Amino acid sequence: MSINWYPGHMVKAKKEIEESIKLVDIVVILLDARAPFSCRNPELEKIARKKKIVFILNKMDLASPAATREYIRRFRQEGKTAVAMDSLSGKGSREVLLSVRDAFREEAEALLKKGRRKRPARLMVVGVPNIGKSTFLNCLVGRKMTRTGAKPGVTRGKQWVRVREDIELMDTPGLMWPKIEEEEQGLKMALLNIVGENAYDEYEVALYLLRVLIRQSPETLTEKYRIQDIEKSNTELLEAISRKRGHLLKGGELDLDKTCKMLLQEYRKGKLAKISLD
Ligand SMILES: Nc1nc2c(ncn2[C@@H]2O[C@H](COP(=O)(O)OP(=O)(O)OP(=O)(O)O)[C@@H](O)[C@H]2O)c(=O)[nH]1
Ligand SMILES: [Mg+2]
Repeated sequence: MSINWYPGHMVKAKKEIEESIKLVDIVVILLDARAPFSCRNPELEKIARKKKIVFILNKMDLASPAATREYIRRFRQEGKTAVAMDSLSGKGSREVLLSVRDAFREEAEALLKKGRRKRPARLMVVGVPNIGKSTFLNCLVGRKMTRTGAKPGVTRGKQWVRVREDIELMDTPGLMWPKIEEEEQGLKMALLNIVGENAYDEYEVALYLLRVLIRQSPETLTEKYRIQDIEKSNTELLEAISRKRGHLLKGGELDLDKTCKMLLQEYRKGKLAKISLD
């Protein structure tokens, strides 16, 4: 599947991020806990290489806990700081704050040595569309300060906010462009609702999800969708689910579009099993 995804505003976003990064001590890169490696962008990490980077595996509530632990281990093996977080409930926020303080410690000590006054750590949050940047900021700040939305690309504008005595953050959109290099990564980005819905074909993404379910959670197919025979092909499975759900068009034909939409929605909302993709 070819994903048609590099809108002009992403080029502008990259320039903006380059400018903003100069102003901060720490770059907090939000990734989706279900596919953190596919969300990573080497270009962004290069731009941020002179700063401390803290990776957040957000939406951990939707991810497989075992996979999240394994991903965190892999980041740490690389010598990176990575913390899992659920920005809706705030789970993980304590560890995030500790990691931020930790990342700033050296710099803070260097400032003191130079006889300069202590100042808050300055940080900026960056992430691909719809990854939860606004929700994460609201969660850290402890009140609502930016618009959040279920569609990619909601936030515009820029401001600084004091999070705690010792942390200040920039509320730029910090919109990172996903760097999609291979087909499966594109399918993951589409399934995670990171690329806008005009950029992909829901049918292909739903078939991909079915492949993942067969491999990782066949019981979702047998129990939730009541499919007896999962030895079928993906397209037959899709039709079987459609029939079970009674998704019919006026003439009695199967409404596969509706079934695809339902499958994607249910995965995104965490109504299927907690399934990670990387
Ligand atoms: N389950 C779950 N949902 C989350 C979490 N964080 C954010 N969301 C949801 O993800 C969707 C996108 O969140 P936003 O905070 O608007 O994401 P954003 O990165 O600011 O999006 P843009 O500004 O549009 O790029 C919303 O429906 C949030 O409720 C999380 O940790 N867990
Ligand atoms: Mg936002």
